[in-house]
Amino acid sequence: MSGRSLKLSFGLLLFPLLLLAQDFRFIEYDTDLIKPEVHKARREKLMEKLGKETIGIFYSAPERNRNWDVDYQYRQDDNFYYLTGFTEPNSILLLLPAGYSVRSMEDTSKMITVREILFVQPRDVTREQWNGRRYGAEGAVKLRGVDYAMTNDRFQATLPGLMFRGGARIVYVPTMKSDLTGDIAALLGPLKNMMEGRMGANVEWRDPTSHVRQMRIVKGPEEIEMLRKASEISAVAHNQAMMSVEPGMGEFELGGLYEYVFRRMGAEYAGYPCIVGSSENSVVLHYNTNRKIVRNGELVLADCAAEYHGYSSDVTRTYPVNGTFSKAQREIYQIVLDAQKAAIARIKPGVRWSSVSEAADSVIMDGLVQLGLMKERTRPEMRKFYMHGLGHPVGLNVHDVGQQMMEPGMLYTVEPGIYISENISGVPAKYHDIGVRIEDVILVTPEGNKNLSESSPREINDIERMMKKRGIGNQPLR
Ligand SMILES: [Mn+2]
Repeated sequence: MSGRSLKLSFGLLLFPLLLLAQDFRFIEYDTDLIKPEVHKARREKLMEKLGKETIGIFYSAPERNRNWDVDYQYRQDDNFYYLTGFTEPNSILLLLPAGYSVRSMEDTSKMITVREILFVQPRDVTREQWNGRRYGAEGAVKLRGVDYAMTNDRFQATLPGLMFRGGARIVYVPTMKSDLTGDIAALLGPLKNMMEGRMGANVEWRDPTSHVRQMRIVKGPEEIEMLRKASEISAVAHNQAMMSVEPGMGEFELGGLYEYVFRRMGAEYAGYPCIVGSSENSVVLHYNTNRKIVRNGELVLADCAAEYHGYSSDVTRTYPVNGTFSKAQREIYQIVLDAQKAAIARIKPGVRWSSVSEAADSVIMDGLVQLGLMKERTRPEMRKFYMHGLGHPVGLNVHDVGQQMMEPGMLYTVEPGIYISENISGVPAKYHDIGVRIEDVILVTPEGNKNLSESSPREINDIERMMKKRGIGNQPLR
Protein backbone atom coordinates (compact mmCIF):
# COMPACT_ATOMS: atom_id res chain seq x y z
CA MET A 1 0.00 0.00 0.00
CA SER A 2 1.48 3.31 -1.00
CA GLY A 3 1.84 6.12 1.46
CA ARG A 4 -0.68 8.18 -0.44
CA SER A 5 -3.53 5.64 -0.27
CA LEU A 6 -2.73 4.93 3.38
CA LYS A 7 -3.28 8.61 4.11
CA LEU A 8 -6.50 8.51 2.11
CA SER A 9 -7.99 5.55 3.99
CA PHE A 10 -6.90 7.09 7.30
CA GLY A 11 -8.83 10.19 6.25
CA LEU A 12 -11.92 8.15 5.38
CA LEU A 13 -11.73 6.37 8.71
CA LEU A 14 -11.53 9.67 10.53
CA PHE A 15 -14.55 11.15 8.75
CA PRO A 16 -17.29 9.42 10.80
CA LEU A 17 -15.29 9.97 14.00
CA LEU A 18 -15.23 13.70 13.34
CA LEU A 19 -19.00 13.67 12.82
CA LEU A 20 -19.44 11.99 16.19
CA ALA A 21 -17.16 14.51 17.84
CA GLN A 22 -19.35 17.43 16.80
CA ASP A 23 -20.88 19.17 19.75
CA PHE A 24 -24.56 19.21 18.77
CA ARG A 25 -25.38 17.41 22.02
CA PHE A 26 -24.74 20.68 23.87
CA ILE A 27 -27.85 22.18 22.31
CA GLU A 28 -30.39 20.44 24.52
CA TYR A 29 -29.57 21.07 28.18
CA ASP A 30 -33.16 20.49 29.32
CA THR A 31 -33.79 16.95 30.49
CA ASP A 32 -37.61 17.12 30.47
CA LEU A 33 -38.31 18.04 26.86
CA ILE A 34 -41.08 16.10 25.16
CA LYS A 35 -39.49 12.89 23.82
CA PRO A 36 -38.72 12.66 20.08
CA GLU A 37 -40.93 9.54 19.86
CA VAL A 38 -43.96 11.70 20.68
CA HIS A 39 -43.24 14.07 17.80
CA LYS A 40 -42.58 11.07 15.55
CA ALA A 41 -45.99 9.61 16.45
CA ARG A 42 -47.64 12.95 15.65
CA ARG A 43 -45.99 13.02 12.21
CA GLU A 44 -47.10 9.43 11.58
CA LYS A 45 -50.66 10.27 12.58
CA LEU A 46 -50.67 13.31 10.32
CA MET A 47 -49.33 11.29 7.35
CA GLU A 48 -52.12 8.80 7.95
CA LYS A 49 -54.62 11.68 7.62
CA LEU A 50 -52.99 13.22 4.56
CA GLY A 51 -52.88 9.94 2.66
CA LYS A 52 -50.34 8.12 0.49
CA GLU A 53 -50.44 10.28 -2.63
CA THR A 54 -49.45 13.47 -0.87
CA ILE A 55 -46.46 15.48 0.26
CA GLY A 56 -46.63 17.61 3.40
CA ILE A 57 -44.38 20.66 3.79
CA PHE A 58 -44.05 22.67 7.01
CA TYR A 59 -41.65 25.47 7.74
CA SER A 60 -40.28 27.35 10.72
CA ALA A 61 -41.38 30.84 11.77
CA PRO A 62 -39.34 33.73 10.35
CA GLU A 63 -36.83 35.58 12.50
CA ARG A 64 -38.14 39.07 13.18
CA ASN A 65 -36.08 42.22 13.43
CA ARG A 66 -36.63 44.46 16.46
CA ASN A 67 -34.26 47.27 15.63
CA TRP A 68 -31.16 47.26 13.44
CA ASP A 69 -28.83 44.45 14.64
CA VAL A 70 -31.28 43.22 17.28
CA ASP A 71 -33.93 40.60 16.57
CA TYR A 72 -36.92 39.73 18.74
CA GLN A 73 -36.48 36.61 20.85
CA TYR A 74 -37.00 33.77 18.41
CA ARG A 75 -40.12 31.65 18.84
CA GLN A 76 -40.80 28.61 16.68
CA ASP A 77 -44.06 28.28 14.73
CA ASP A 78 -46.63 26.38 16.84
CA ASN A 79 -47.49 23.73 14.22
CA PHE A 80 -43.88 23.19 13.17
CA TYR A 81 -42.86 22.79 16.82
CA TYR A 82 -45.79 20.45 17.48
CA LEU A 83 -44.56 18.14 14.71
CA THR A 84 -40.81 18.32 15.35
CA GLY A 85 -39.93 19.78 18.76
CA PHE A 86 -37.28 21.60 16.73
CA THR A 87 -36.55 25.16 17.80
CA GLU A 88 -34.16 26.43 15.11
CA PRO A 89 -35.19 28.95 12.45
CA ASN A 90 -34.76 28.35 8.70
CA SER A 91 -35.97 24.75 8.91
CA ILE A 92 -38.33 22.87 6.62
CA LEU A 93 -40.07 19.55 7.30
CA LEU A 94 -41.05 17.32 4.40
CA LEU A 95 -43.52 14.53 5.02
CA LEU A 96 -43.46 11.86 2.34
CA PRO A 97 -46.13 9.26 3.15
CA ALA A 98 -45.29 7.15 0.07
CA GLY A 99 -41.56 7.13 0.91
CA TYR A 100 -38.65 8.66 -0.95
CA SER A 101 -35.26 7.24 -1.88
CA VAL A 102 -32.19 9.05 -0.49
CA ARG A 103 -28.54 8.27 0.16
CA SER A 104 -27.98 6.86 3.67
CA MET A 105 -26.37 9.31 6.09
CA GLU A 106 -24.18 6.62 7.71
CA ASP A 107 -23.18 4.83 4.48
CA THR A 108 -23.37 7.13 1.47
CA SER A 109 -22.99 4.19 -0.95
CA LYS A 110 -26.42 2.90 0.12
CA MET A 111 -29.85 4.17 -0.89
CA ILE A 112 -32.61 4.07 1.73
CA THR A 113 -36.32 4.94 1.73
CA VAL A 114 -37.44 7.61 4.19
CA ARG A 115 -40.86 9.15 4.95
CA GLU A 116 -39.65 12.42 6.41
CA ILE A 117 -36.80 14.83 5.81
CA LEU A 118 -35.94 17.77 8.03
CA PHE A 119 -33.94 20.51 6.32
CA VAL A 120 -31.86 22.41 8.87
CA GLN A 121 -29.26 25.17 9.04
CA PRO A 122 -25.80 23.85 8.14
CA ARG A 123 -23.11 23.62 10.81
CA ASP A 124 -20.94 26.71 10.49
CA VAL A 125 -18.02 27.35 12.82
CA THR A 126 -18.06 31.12 12.30
CA ARG A 127 -21.81 31.63 12.52
CA GLU A 128 -22.00 29.34 15.54
CA GLN A 129 -19.21 31.29 17.25
CA TRP A 130 -21.35 34.43 16.90
CA ASN A 131 -24.91 33.20 17.24
CA GLY A 132 -24.86 29.89 19.06
CA ARG A 133 -24.54 26.18 18.36
CA ARG A 134 -26.64 24.47 15.73
CA TYR A 135 -28.02 20.95 15.55
CA GLY A 136 -26.88 20.35 11.99
CA ALA A 137 -28.29 17.37 10.09
CA GLU A 138 -26.68 14.79 12.43
CA GLY A 139 -27.97 16.53 15.54
CA ALA A 140 -31.48 16.74 14.13
CA VAL A 141 -31.53 12.98 13.49
CA LYS A 142 -29.86 11.96 16.76
CA LEU A 143 -31.61 14.38 19.13
CA ARG A 144 -34.96 15.02 17.43
CA GLY A 145 -35.50 11.55 16.00
CA VAL A 146 -36.37 12.43 12.41
CA ASP A 147 -35.78 9.69 9.79
CA TYR A 148 -33.49 11.88 7.81
CA ALA A 149 -32.07 15.38 7.75
CA MET A 150 -30.27 17.51 5.20
CA THR A 151 -28.87 21.00 5.29
CA ASN A 152 -31.37 23.57 4.10
CA ASP A 153 -29.19 24.64 1.16
CA ARG A 154 -30.25 21.34 -0.43
CA PHE A 155 -33.98 22.02 -0.24
CA GLN A 156 -34.26 23.80 -3.56
CA ALA A 157 -32.36 21.05 -5.42
CA THR A 158 -34.41 18.29 -3.76
CA LEU A 159 -37.80 19.85 -4.40
CA PRO A 160 -38.21 19.33 -8.19
CA GLY A 161 -37.35 15.62 -7.89
CA LEU A 162 -39.94 15.24 -5.19
CA MET A 163 -42.57 17.10 -7.12
CA PHE A 164 -42.11 15.39 -10.45
CA ARG A 165 -40.75 11.94 -9.64
CA GLY A 166 -42.49 11.42 -6.29
CA GLY A 167 -45.90 10.93 -7.92
CA ALA A 168 -47.75 13.07 -5.38
CA ARG A 169 -51.19 14.27 -6.41
CA ILE A 170 -51.70 16.70 -3.54
CA VAL A 171 -49.09 18.93 -1.93
CA TYR A 172 -49.93 20.31 1.49
CA VAL A 173 -48.16 23.59 2.34
CA PRO A 174 -49.31 26.23 4.84
CA THR A 175 -50.29 29.45 3.06
CA MET A 176 -47.30 31.79 2.85
CA LYS A 177 -48.42 35.04 4.37
CA SER A 178 -46.89 38.43 3.61
CA ASP A 179 -45.15 38.51 7.01
CA LEU A 180 -43.04 35.50 6.02
CA THR A 181 -39.77 37.30 5.44
CA GLY A 182 -36.00 36.88 5.69
CA ASP A 183 -33.97 33.70 5.11
CA ILE A 184 -36.88 31.27 5.42
CA ALA A 185 -38.84 33.23 2.79
CA ALA A 186 -35.84 33.06 0.46
CA LEU A 187 -35.51 29.29 1.01
CA LEU A 188 -39.18 28.82 0.20
CA GLY A 189 -39.12 31.17 -2.82
CA PRO A 190 -38.99 28.45 -5.51
CA LEU A 191 -41.79 26.55 -3.77
CA LYS A 192 -43.87 29.72 -3.68
CA ASN A 193 -43.30 30.17 -7.42
CA MET A 194 -44.53 26.63 -8.01
CA MET A 195 -47.61 27.30 -5.92
CA GLU A 196 -48.35 30.44 -7.86
CA GLY A 197 -48.74 28.29 -10.95
CA ARG A 198 -45.49 28.73 -12.77
CA MET A 199 -44.62 25.04 -12.26
CA GLY A 200 -46.28 21.90 -11.05
CA ALA A 201 -49.70 22.59 -12.55
CA ASN A 202 -50.51 18.86 -12.33
CA VAL A 203 -50.67 18.85 -8.52
CA GLU A 204 -53.32 20.21 -6.21
CA TRP A 205 -52.14 22.58 -3.47
CA ARG A 206 -53.82 22.49 -0.07
CA ASP A 207 -53.21 24.02 3.36
CA PRO A 208 -52.53 21.36 6.05
CA THR A 209 -52.96 23.77 8.96
CA SER A 210 -56.48 22.68 9.91
CA HIS A 211 -55.36 19.02 10.14
CA VAL A 212 -52.60 19.89 12.63
CA ARG A 213 -54.80 22.26 14.59
CA GLN A 214 -57.37 19.48 14.92
CA MET A 215 -54.67 17.20 16.37
CA ARG A 216 -53.66 19.89 18.89
CA ILE A 217 -57.11 20.28 20.49
CA VAL A 218 -56.93 17.33 22.92
CA LYS A 219 -53.63 17.37 24.79
CA GLY A 220 -51.53 14.27 25.43
CA PRO A 221 -50.19 13.45 28.92
CA GLU A 222 -46.78 14.98 28.16
CA GLU A 223 -48.43 18.24 27.04
CA ILE A 224 -50.63 18.34 30.13
CA GLU A 225 -47.46 17.93 32.20
CA MET A 226 -45.90 20.99 30.51
CA LEU A 227 -49.05 23.04 31.12
CA ARG A 228 -49.18 21.83 34.73
CA LYS A 229 -45.60 23.05 35.26
CA ALA A 230 -46.27 26.36 33.50
CA SER A 231 -49.38 26.91 35.63
CA GLU A 232 -47.70 25.92 38.91
CA ILE A 233 -44.79 28.28 38.18
CA SER A 234 -47.28 31.05 37.36
CA ALA A 235 -49.16 30.45 40.64
CA VAL A 236 -45.93 30.68 42.65
CA ALA A 237 -45.09 33.96 40.88
CA HIS A 238 -48.52 35.40 41.72
CA ASN A 239 -48.03 34.45 45.36
CA GLN A 240 -44.60 36.10 45.46
CA ALA A 241 -46.04 39.24 43.85
CA MET A 242 -48.90 39.38 46.38
CA MET A 243 -46.42 39.03 49.26
CA SER A 244 -44.04 41.62 47.78
CA VAL A 245 -46.31 44.42 46.55
CA GLU A 246 -46.38 47.64 48.55
CA PRO A 247 -47.25 51.29 47.85
CA GLY A 248 -44.48 53.03 45.88
CA MET A 249 -43.51 50.04 43.75
CA GLY A 250 -43.65 50.28 39.96
CA GLU A 251 -46.02 48.14 37.94
CA PHE A 252 -42.84 47.33 35.98
CA GLU A 253 -41.18 46.18 39.18
CA LEU A 254 -43.99 43.72 39.85
CA GLY A 255 -43.81 42.59 36.23
CA GLY A 256 -40.09 41.98 36.66
CA LEU A 257 -40.74 39.95 39.79
CA TYR A 258 -43.08 37.64 37.84
CA GLU A 259 -40.50 37.15 35.13
CA TYR A 260 -37.80 36.47 37.69
CA VAL A 261 -39.87 33.73 39.31
CA PHE A 262 -40.71 32.20 35.90
CA ARG A 263 -37.04 31.94 35.02
CA ARG A 264 -35.93 31.01 38.50
CA MET A 265 -38.27 28.02 38.24
CA GLY A 266 -36.95 26.99 34.84
CA ALA A 267 -39.47 28.49 32.42
CA GLU A 268 -37.95 30.07 29.32
CA TYR A 269 -40.09 33.22 29.45
CA ALA A 270 -43.60 34.57 29.85
CA GLY A 271 -46.19 33.22 27.42
CA TYR A 272 -47.24 36.83 26.62
CA PRO A 273 -46.14 40.26 27.87
CA CYS A 274 -46.98 40.63 31.57
CA ILE A 275 -50.04 42.79 32.21
CA VAL A 276 -49.70 44.63 35.53
CA GLY A 277 -52.27 47.42 35.84
CA SER A 278 -53.18 49.36 38.95
CA SER A 279 -56.20 51.62 39.43
CA GLU A 280 -57.07 53.30 36.08
CA ASN A 281 -54.91 50.69 34.32
CA SER A 282 -56.70 47.74 35.93
CA VAL A 283 -59.70 48.46 33.69
CA VAL A 284 -57.62 48.21 30.47
CA LEU A 285 -57.84 44.60 29.29
CA HIS A 286 -54.43 44.21 27.67
CA TYR A 287 -52.53 47.06 29.37
CA ASN A 288 -48.83 46.29 29.14
CA THR A 289 -46.74 49.43 29.35
CA ASN A 290 -46.61 48.89 33.14
CA ARG A 291 -45.05 52.30 33.87
CA LYS A 292 -47.23 53.54 36.75
CA ILE A 293 -46.31 53.54 40.44
CA VAL A 294 -48.83 51.59 42.56
CA ARG A 295 -50.46 53.57 45.39
CA ASN A 296 -52.08 52.88 48.74
CA GLY A 297 -55.77 52.00 48.33
CA GLU A 298 -55.49 50.82 44.72
CA LEU A 299 -56.13 47.40 43.23
CA VAL A 300 -53.55 45.69 41.02
CA LEU A 301 -54.70 43.41 38.23
CA ALA A 302 -51.85 41.12 37.17
CA ASP A 303 -52.33 38.84 34.16
CA CYS A 304 -48.98 37.06 33.99
CA ALA A 305 -48.05 33.48 33.20
CA ALA A 306 -45.07 31.37 32.24
CA GLU A 307 -44.32 29.49 29.06
CA TYR A 308 -42.62 26.16 29.72
CA HIS A 309 -40.97 24.30 26.83
CA GLY A 310 -43.37 25.93 24.39
CA TYR A 311 -46.59 25.59 26.42
CA SER A 312 -48.14 28.72 27.86
CA SER A 313 -50.26 29.04 30.95
CA ASP A 314 -52.52 32.07 31.52
CA VAL A 315 -53.26 33.19 35.09
CA THR A 316 -54.68 36.43 36.50
CA ARG A 317 -54.96 37.59 40.09
CA THR A 318 -56.30 40.91 41.42
CA TYR A 319 -55.15 42.17 44.82
CA PRO A 320 -55.04 45.35 46.91
CA VAL A 321 -51.71 47.23 47.00
CA ASN A 322 -51.92 47.71 50.78
CA GLY A 323 -52.98 44.12 51.52
CA THR A 324 -56.62 44.82 52.45
CA PHE A 325 -59.58 45.09 50.05
CA SER A 326 -61.77 48.19 50.52
CA LYS A 327 -65.54 47.63 50.82
CA ALA A 328 -66.20 48.66 47.19
CA GLN A 329 -63.30 46.53 45.91
CA ARG A 330 -64.54 43.59 47.96
CA GLU A 331 -68.06 43.87 46.51
CA ILE A 332 -66.86 43.77 42.91
CA TYR A 333 -64.22 41.12 43.59
CA GLN A 334 -66.73 38.76 45.19
CA ILE A 335 -69.07 38.91 42.17
CA VAL A 336 -66.19 37.98 39.83
CA LEU A 337 -65.04 35.16 42.10
CA ASP A 338 -68.56 33.74 42.40
CA ALA A 339 -68.94 33.93 38.61
CA GLN A 340 -65.65 32.07 38.14
CA LYS A 341 -66.64 29.35 40.60
CA ALA A 342 -70.06 28.90 38.97
CA ALA A 343 -68.40 28.52 35.58
CA ILE A 344 -65.70 26.09 36.74
CA ALA A 345 -68.35 23.95 38.47
CA ARG A 346 -69.92 23.25 35.06
CA ILE A 347 -66.73 22.04 33.37
CA LYS A 348 -66.76 18.33 32.55
CA PRO A 349 -66.69 16.15 29.45
CA GLY A 350 -69.71 16.47 27.18
CA VAL A 351 -70.60 20.02 28.26
CA ARG A 352 -70.56 22.88 25.76
CA TRP A 353 -68.34 25.89 26.46
CA SER A 354 -71.29 28.24 25.84
CA SER A 355 -73.07 26.72 28.85
CA VAL A 356 -70.01 27.36 31.05
CA SER A 357 -69.95 30.94 29.83
CA GLU A 358 -73.66 31.42 30.59
CA ALA A 359 -73.10 30.37 34.20
CA ALA A 360 -70.63 33.23 34.68
CA ASP A 361 -72.80 35.78 32.85
CA SER A 362 -75.72 34.98 35.09
CA VAL A 363 -73.77 35.57 38.33
CA ILE A 364 -72.25 38.81 37.02
CA MET A 365 -75.64 40.18 35.90
CA ASP A 366 -77.25 39.32 39.26
CA GLY A 367 -74.37 40.91 41.17
CA LEU A 368 -74.27 44.14 39.19
CA VAL A 369 -78.06 44.52 39.38
CA GLN A 370 -77.95 43.94 43.13
CA LEU A 371 -75.29 46.66 43.59
CA GLY A 372 -77.42 48.99 41.48
CA LEU A 373 -74.71 49.34 38.82
CA MET A 374 -76.92 47.78 36.14
CA LYS A 375 -80.43 49.16 35.68
CA GLU A 376 -81.71 46.20 33.61
CA ARG A 377 -80.51 42.60 33.71
CA THR A 378 -79.48 42.31 30.05
CA ARG A 379 -76.34 41.13 28.28
CA PRO A 380 -75.78 44.41 26.39
CA GLU A 381 -75.83 46.23 29.76
CA MET A 382 -73.45 43.65 31.25
CA ARG A 383 -71.03 44.05 28.32
CA LYS A 384 -70.30 47.61 29.44
CA PHE A 385 -68.59 46.06 32.49
CA TYR A 386 -67.50 42.66 31.15
CA MET A 387 -66.56 43.03 27.51
CA HIS A 388 -64.66 39.82 26.73
CA GLY A 389 -65.30 36.10 26.48
CA LEU A 390 -65.13 33.86 29.54
CA GLY A 391 -61.95 32.13 28.44
CA HIS A 392 -60.11 30.17 25.81
CA PRO A 393 -58.09 26.97 25.37
CA VAL A 394 -54.36 27.09 26.22
CA GLY A 395 -51.51 25.07 24.76
CA LEU A 396 -48.64 25.92 22.45
CA ASN A 397 -50.35 29.26 22.03
CA VAL A 398 -51.80 31.15 24.97
CA HIS A 399 -54.97 31.42 22.87
CA ASP A 400 -54.87 27.86 21.58
CA VAL A 401 -57.04 25.88 19.22
CA GLY A 402 -60.18 24.34 20.68
CA GLN A 403 -63.80 23.41 20.22
CA GLN A 404 -67.17 24.00 21.91
CA MET A 405 -67.65 20.45 23.22
CA MET A 406 -65.40 19.60 26.13
CA GLU A 407 -63.39 16.37 26.22
CA PRO A 408 -60.87 15.00 28.74
CA GLY A 409 -57.40 16.39 27.95
CA MET A 410 -58.64 19.83 26.91
CA LEU A 411 -57.60 22.88 28.93
CA TYR A 412 -59.45 26.18 29.16
CA THR A 413 -58.89 29.38 31.03
CA VAL A 414 -61.86 30.64 33.04
CA GLU A 415 -61.44 34.38 33.42
CA PRO A 416 -64.52 36.47 34.12
CA GLY A 417 -63.94 40.15 34.88
CA ILE A 418 -65.60 43.41 35.79
CA TYR A 419 -63.95 46.65 34.68
CA ILE A 420 -65.42 49.93 35.86
CA SER A 421 -63.88 52.75 33.90
CA GLU A 422 -65.05 56.26 34.77
CA ASN A 423 -66.58 56.42 31.27
CA ILE A 424 -69.50 54.19 32.31
CA SER A 425 -72.34 56.54 33.20
CA GLY A 426 -74.45 56.21 36.33
CA VAL A 427 -71.83 54.48 38.49
CA PRO A 428 -71.01 55.90 41.96
CA ALA A 429 -67.46 57.30 42.12
CA LYS A 430 -66.39 54.79 44.78
CA TYR A 431 -66.43 52.06 42.10
CA HIS A 432 -64.39 54.01 39.53
CA ASP A 433 -61.10 52.46 38.40
CA ILE A 434 -61.91 49.09 39.97
CA GLY A 435 -60.89 46.40 37.52
CA VAL A 436 -61.07 42.76 38.61
CA ARG A 437 -60.23 39.65 36.63
CA ILE A 438 -59.60 36.21 38.08
CA GLU A 439 -58.18 33.61 35.72
CA ASP A 440 -57.19 29.99 36.19
CA VAL A 441 -56.23 27.15 33.88
CA ILE A 442 -58.72 24.31 34.10
CA LEU A 443 -58.02 20.80 32.79
CA VAL A 444 -61.03 18.74 31.70
CA THR A 445 -60.66 15.31 33.34
CA PRO A 446 -62.77 12.16 32.81
CA GLU A 447 -64.50 12.87 36.16
CA GLY A 448 -64.90 16.64 35.81
CA ASN A 449 -62.07 19.13 36.02
CA LYS A 450 -58.90 20.14 37.82
CA ASN A 451 -57.65 23.67 38.46
CA LEU A 452 -53.93 23.68 37.56
CA SER A 453 -53.26 27.13 39.05
CA GLU A 454 -55.15 26.61 42.31
CA SER A 455 -52.07 26.99 44.52
CA SER A 456 -52.45 30.75 44.20
CA PRO A 457 -55.32 31.86 46.47
CA ARG A 458 -58.49 33.50 45.14
CA GLU A 459 -60.68 33.89 48.25
CA ILE A 460 -60.53 37.39 49.76
CA ASN A 461 -59.51 36.11 53.21
CA ASP A 462 -56.82 33.83 51.78
CA ILE A 463 -55.34 36.65 49.68
CA GLU A 464 -55.29 39.06 52.63
CA ARG A 465 -53.67 36.41 54.82
CA MET A 466 -51.01 35.66 52.20
CA MET A 467 -50.27 39.37 51.73
CA LYS A 468 -49.26 39.67 55.39
CA LYS A 469 -46.17 37.56 54.59
CA ARG A 470 -43.03 38.95 52.99
CA GLY A 471 -42.08 37.94 49.46
CA ILE A 472 -38.75 37.85 47.64
CA GLY A 473 -39.49 41.28 46.13
CA ASN A 474 -39.31 43.02 49.52
CA GLN A 475 -35.53 42.88 49.71
CA PRO A 476 -33.94 46.28 49.04
CA LEU A 477 -31.42 46.21 46.18
CA ARG A 478 -29.12 48.72 47.81
MN1 LIG B 1 -56.50 34.59 29.14
